[in-house]
Amino acid sequence: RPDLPTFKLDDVKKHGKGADRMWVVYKQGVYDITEFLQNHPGGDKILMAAGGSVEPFWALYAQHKTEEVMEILEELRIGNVDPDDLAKAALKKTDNNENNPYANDPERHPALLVNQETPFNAESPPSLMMDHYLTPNDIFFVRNHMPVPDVDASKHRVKIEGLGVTKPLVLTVDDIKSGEFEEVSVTTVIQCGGNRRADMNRFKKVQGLMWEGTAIGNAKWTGIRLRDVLLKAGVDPSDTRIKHVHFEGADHDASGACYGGSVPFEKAMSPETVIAYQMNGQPIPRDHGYPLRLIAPGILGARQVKWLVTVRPSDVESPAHWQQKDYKVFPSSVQIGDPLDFSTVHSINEYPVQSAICVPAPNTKVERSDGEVDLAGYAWSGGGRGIVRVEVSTDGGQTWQCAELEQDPDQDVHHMWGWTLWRATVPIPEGKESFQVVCKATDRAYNTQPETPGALWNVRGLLNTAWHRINIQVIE
Ligand code: MTE
Ligand code: MO
Repeated sequence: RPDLPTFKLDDVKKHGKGADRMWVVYKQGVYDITEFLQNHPGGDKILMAAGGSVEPFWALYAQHKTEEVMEILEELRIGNVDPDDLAKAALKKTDNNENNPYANDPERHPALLVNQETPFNAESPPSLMMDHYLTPNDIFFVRNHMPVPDVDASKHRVKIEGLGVTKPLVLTVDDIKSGEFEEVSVTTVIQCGGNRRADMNRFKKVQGLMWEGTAIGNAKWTGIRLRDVLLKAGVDPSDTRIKHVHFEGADHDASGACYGGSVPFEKAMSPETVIAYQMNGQPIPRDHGYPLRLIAPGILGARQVKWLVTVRPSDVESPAHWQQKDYKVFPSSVQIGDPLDFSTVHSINEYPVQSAICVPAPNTKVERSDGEVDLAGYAWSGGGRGIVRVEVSTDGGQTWQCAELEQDPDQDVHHMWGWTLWRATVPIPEGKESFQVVCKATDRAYNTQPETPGALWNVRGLLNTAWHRINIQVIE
């Protein structure tokens, strides 16, 4: 559209969320979406793109949806992006600094809520997450402890060695995909042990990255069973000396120590535990373990070792820092500043039952005349314990209402690795300027969540599974 004015990307940036006029970029075009947002109440998704490109957001939705919007958008076009600016932006992406170990980290989706840039740690945008049963790769939370390793898949190897291994193996990615091992898929949650730490911190101060409620995601992982690989390496499934299987990743700190963790031998031999090469039908993105990752469904996120290079059966747990000196829940008597004797504390394995409200966002304003509010969130429990109920309350837990549940139809309550998305509509309570919504879930073992973080408080702020609460403001 040569008839329209030209804008710099910096000009567009000034028209972000909250500005008088809000602009977005699509390919060469600049669009003013201010009126569009007023007339499309569901337009909050496009609002996230204000001040920048809409393309990463549309990539999360089916093509036909975005085509419809495209037609509307073309009428809102106010100009073109300066072509020099577009070229410069493309160049910047490949600008490497040799002294920065993070210079080679991948590009990330702009909607990720960044907790820490280096190492990169970010959680999913809650409302976008609720739009998909399988969390799109681009907005799946990222929990890295070190720079993302630069792995050449053609040179990548996984070693299988250790206790009870009579035929040590060195497998290439091609060996793993060759068909010698059966290809399988498993839909499972990965949840960081620090998910919802910020909530526990608001109750009483704790130490660690302040994750809100979306250091969790649900994806379909495709690969081969770890069991099949261990059997080929000569491991005897009834070898009682083997208690754990260790894993190491290709990422390492400045001293060369690589990331590692372990799972119980029984979990390693269980059919749902896989060495994955695909995430939601795509090669695993670099942030999530390209080219190979361990997936041990139902177990703490920290054990899902990315950039997998070593598999090692053993009589003891992994000696890695993240198994021994982290991801352990201290008794509540241990306070900030106290010496932490990790050797006396049990490591986390299966995750307890969890749920959270993702929609609406905390402190959303609703109109009294609407009469009710739509809620959405997730629930999940470790160990394959399926969710059998999610309940919500608007009176602090005096009375509860059951939510509607969405689950993977291919999974049963005894082997439920994927999450439950839930939805409920609650009436706006009379005569209050604001009210609190609470949710809690129950798993098939009838485990449920405690009322407050007081029952769970621990110095590292791990495994906060207390009732999730949000406040909603009412406009008369
Ligand atoms: N694997 C390696 N090699 N390096 C890591 O830093 N982080 C772990 C785990 N696997 C980590 C890793 C932690 S603590 C979590 S919660 C999950 O990966 C996060 O997986 P994601 O980044 O794909 O969401
Ligand atoms: Mo984690």
